[in-house]
Amino acid sequence: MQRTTLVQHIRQRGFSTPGATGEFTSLMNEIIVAAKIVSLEVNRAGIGEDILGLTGKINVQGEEVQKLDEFADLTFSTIIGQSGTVCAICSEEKDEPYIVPEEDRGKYIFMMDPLDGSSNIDVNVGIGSIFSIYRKISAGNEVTEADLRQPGHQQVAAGYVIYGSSTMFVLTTGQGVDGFTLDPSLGEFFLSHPDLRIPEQGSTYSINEGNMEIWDKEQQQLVSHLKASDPATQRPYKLRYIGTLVSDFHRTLLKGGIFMYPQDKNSPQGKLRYAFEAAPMAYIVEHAGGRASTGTQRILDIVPDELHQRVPLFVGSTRDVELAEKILSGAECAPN
Ligand code: P6P
Repeated sequence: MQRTTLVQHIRQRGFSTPGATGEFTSLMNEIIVAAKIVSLEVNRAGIGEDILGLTGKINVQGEEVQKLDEFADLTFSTIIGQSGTVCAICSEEKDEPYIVPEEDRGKYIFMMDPLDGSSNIDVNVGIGSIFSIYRKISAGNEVTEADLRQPGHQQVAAGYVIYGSSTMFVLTTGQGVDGFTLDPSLGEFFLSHPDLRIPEQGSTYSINEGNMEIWDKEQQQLVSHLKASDPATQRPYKLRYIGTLVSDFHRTLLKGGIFMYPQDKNSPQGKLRYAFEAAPMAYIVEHAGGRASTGTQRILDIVPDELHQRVPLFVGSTRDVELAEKILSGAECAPN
């Protein structure tokens, strides 16, 4: 049986892109190497050297830095920083962007959440790495603010690696979404989920209901609406919440439904970061036929004010996100 590797898939796509120089393919190959290294470390965490637990540091997000966080950040940054394909690397773990020395620069900008789901690392629950690739848009050699604060619709590619029961690499280069599963015995990602399409409507909602008291009224009404019993509109929905965006998003992408991280009294802009979480997931879901908004605005249209800007995120099946937007706008909905 013909099995396509992720490297072959990217090379095939690369050839089909007019004027392709091979630089993008080279960058993707480096991302794959870094993903395999992090996957190995995540899957053997707790065995042998002391890689679990906290470093005692606090990152720019004010979160405790886990040893695996630091390992993943260093692995991706080092490998991609030396690839000659990027001019800047921005990490959720780092306050400032890393500007690649001029002699090693390439035309792409790499954005990443090197290890998403830190709170789940030590309890063996799914975690992941998220990345976005943009082109440098400013003239000349200098990397400018405009290069680092592009709207999500300007992404060249976006993807994530989910370190779960198996390690999967999900990628879009703007021509559909494909999933690849790591065969650890060969150390290769093989195409396992070609042309992923999210169902137009699902039957699952995913949100941290522990925050209910600090949501605004419309958010409370939305969740109550999804929980109400109405077989004619396939309600109540099931609640699934893992607490790792990559895992909750991956389930939503494959099964349909909606993932929500709204703003609340403690996080008036929402918790998730635009550049490192919301924009890549929005780019992926739209290329799988889904929808992603802040509840009022398309995620991919936002031009971030600053690198670590947070936004509310409603992402998933088109009809579920549209229903959320309708209820959040205050519009009446079908009686429960
Ligand atoms: P809460 C993980 O720390 C993360 O950044 C996302 O991966 C996840 O969706 C969210 O935070 C979980 O947040 O407040 O429910 O623990």
